[in-house]
Amino acid sequence: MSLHTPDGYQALDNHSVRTFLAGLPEIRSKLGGAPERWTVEEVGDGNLNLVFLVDGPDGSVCVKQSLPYVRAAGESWPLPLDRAFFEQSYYRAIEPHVEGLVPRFYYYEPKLYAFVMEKLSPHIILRRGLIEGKRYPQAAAHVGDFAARSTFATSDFGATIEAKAELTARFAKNTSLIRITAEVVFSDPLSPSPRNRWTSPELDGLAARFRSDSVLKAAVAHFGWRFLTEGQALIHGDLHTGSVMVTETDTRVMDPEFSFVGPIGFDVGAFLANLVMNYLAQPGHATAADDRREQADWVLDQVPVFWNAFKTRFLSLWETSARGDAYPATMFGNPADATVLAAAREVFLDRIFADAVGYAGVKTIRRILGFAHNADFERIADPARRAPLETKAIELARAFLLEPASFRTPEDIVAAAKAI
Ligand code: ADP
Ligand code: SR1
Ligand code: MG
Repeated sequence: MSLHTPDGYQALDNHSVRTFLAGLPEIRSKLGGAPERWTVEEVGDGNLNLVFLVDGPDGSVCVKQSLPYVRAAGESWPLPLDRAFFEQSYYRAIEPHVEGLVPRFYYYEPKLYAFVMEKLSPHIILRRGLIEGKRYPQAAAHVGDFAARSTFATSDFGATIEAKAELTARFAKNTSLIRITAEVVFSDPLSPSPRNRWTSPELDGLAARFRSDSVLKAAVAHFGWRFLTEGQALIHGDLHTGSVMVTETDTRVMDPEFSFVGPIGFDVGAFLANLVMNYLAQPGHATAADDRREQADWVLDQVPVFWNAFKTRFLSLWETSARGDAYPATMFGNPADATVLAAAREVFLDRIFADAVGYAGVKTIRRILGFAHNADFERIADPARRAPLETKAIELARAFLLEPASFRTPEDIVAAAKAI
């Protein structure tokens, strides 16, 4: 099958990516030397796109390009190309607010649905590092800081009605990827979708039980509705540990193609869920030399680190940078207002936490019963070893959704994950 694409589009390869970059004077001089001497490697290991790393004698860049289909599924699952437009739009929109926490953005070519950004090196994907038993002391706090800065600045606390409306209108058109999330995250995993898969036959009974759990399905559908309707801020939309590249000291959030104006708790919950899944998967990566217990405890300790960084930054921005039209500063000028305003802010953050717990439940279920699974579990080759760990994760996810009153603080999540 050959998919129709607009005039001027062609999927890049190791040769044509050189020609493309050689035609961009600033990028060409950044790389230096002759284009035919540049080294090019296609490293895309994600579900959707092409990613090229290009090195010249003087520098390096990364090129990311949309394909007209879902890479992980092939041409049988066509997908419009415009996700590259939204990914670069997100970087441009939030760059001033999250300095140093995203790759530097260089150039977007609309005809190719491709953009050029900083090549992150020697960074690796956070999820991969955690699976390998590595620790990144700054990462969780940096991602918490990122989530707070990016959402505060684009919410009605940090942005005017007019500025937020621009973002809402622009990113509302990211319908292909909003639809993918609505389907592969919220609806497919608890429906009889042919796109689903799970560790079989070990989890066959569990999958059937979850699909016939009406109360659970209603809870997931409730969060699915809120995902579509609560335009609180510009969110990343896919903020798991595979969307973060790290060194011991540096953290960059990447892959924001699913961005749109949605619920803040969706980003927060995605990162929480992926920390908890990595914690629960650690015994599956144990070896004779390393039982991974200390690593697992360290990963779980990042749950409060992440949340506290998010909350602290969000509250401090609310104190210092409230330029939006929600809770306008002019309304709260009396000294007596301060205590009430501080309490209202705490209530708001408690709500975001509660939302995050619900979304974390949804995001965990989809990684075990849905289309796109996590390397944290997938890299455990032996299904007899993997299935019990996946079962723990999905039972905890069910509790996140059906027993929200048990999860008021990050320490509640830590305790429940240890107890399961
Ligand atoms: P997809 O959108 O298809 O999921 P990703 O954005 O996750 O693709 O990128 C796929 C892989 O490419 C990442 O896992 C990472 O290894 C590599 N990569 C992506 N962006 C960069 C970058 N700026 N610098 C270095 N490597 C990158
Ligand atoms: C069909 S794409 C499935 C998943 O890949 C991306 O990384 C997102 O998580 C999406 O839900
Ligand atoms: Mg992606």
